[in-house]
Amino acid sequence: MNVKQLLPLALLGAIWMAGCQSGSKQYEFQGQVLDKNPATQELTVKHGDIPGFMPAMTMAYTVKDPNNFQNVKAGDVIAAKVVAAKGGTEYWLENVRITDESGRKTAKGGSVHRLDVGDQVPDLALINQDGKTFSLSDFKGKAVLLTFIYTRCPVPTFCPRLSGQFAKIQDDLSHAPDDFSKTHLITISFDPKYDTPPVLRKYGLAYLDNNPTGFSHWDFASTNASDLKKLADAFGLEYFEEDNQISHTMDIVLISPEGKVVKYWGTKWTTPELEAALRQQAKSAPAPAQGRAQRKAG
Ligand SMILES: [Cu+2]
Repeated sequence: MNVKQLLPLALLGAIWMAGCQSGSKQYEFQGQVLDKNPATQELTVKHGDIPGFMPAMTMAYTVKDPNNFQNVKAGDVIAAKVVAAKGGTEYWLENVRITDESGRKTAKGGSVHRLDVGDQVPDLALINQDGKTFSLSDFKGKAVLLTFIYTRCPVPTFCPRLSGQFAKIQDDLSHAPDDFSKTHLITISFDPKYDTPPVLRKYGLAYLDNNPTGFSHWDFASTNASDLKKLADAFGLEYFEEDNQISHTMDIVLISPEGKVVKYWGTKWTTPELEAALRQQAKSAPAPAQGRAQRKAG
């Protein structure tokens, strides 16, 4: 996975100073869109050398004009202008033109229609680490923190970080029985061909101190390719197979006890922040969902 590499700003600054210009500078830009993120209006583009600005690489660029952004889809080959301002510390794409859209059909990412906050989550069948089928509606009455990974992910700051930090949340909650009973964690693999239930079980156990009872509060799941695509679209996850790796975005979703989207996080989050938000949602749960006891408050 090699999306979103960032050229050190200092280097951009140095290039800028060498130009010894004031105001903004423009460069011709060509590349293929690997990913599209409507939330940030960013395209992840695998681009060639941009003489005077940066070498060939894959990275994310904001598109200035929303209409311009909307027309582009993952897989498209585009031409555009990169505008660099403030000494190269700010840069964006303008005048994006699609020069070849034949790659759209095979692109995995694609334009996504992510659910809005407050929308009901889809009720698709998932299969967990024990081979059991379940769906998100099974957790009505509980606050759910859900994320996506693939077990072979080699990038420590992505999937291994997500699973490691979910493990921390799982551990913290296990010391707070009330919150524990009103919450659930779900990790979904977007690599179902490789991440079969036994693979997910082994992966999950590594984050549960080898204690399978942890699975009662944290499911490691996957689903068939078409439902996975629906699920990814619903939650705004983008993934793209490339050189036997999967480039992907980071996506964490908080779901309310009523089964509605509460909040999304991309790459910017802290574990205490996730945990606090999950616990806050758990407080709105009427009673532990287990058994659906009708308990009156007061
Ligand atoms: Cu990953």
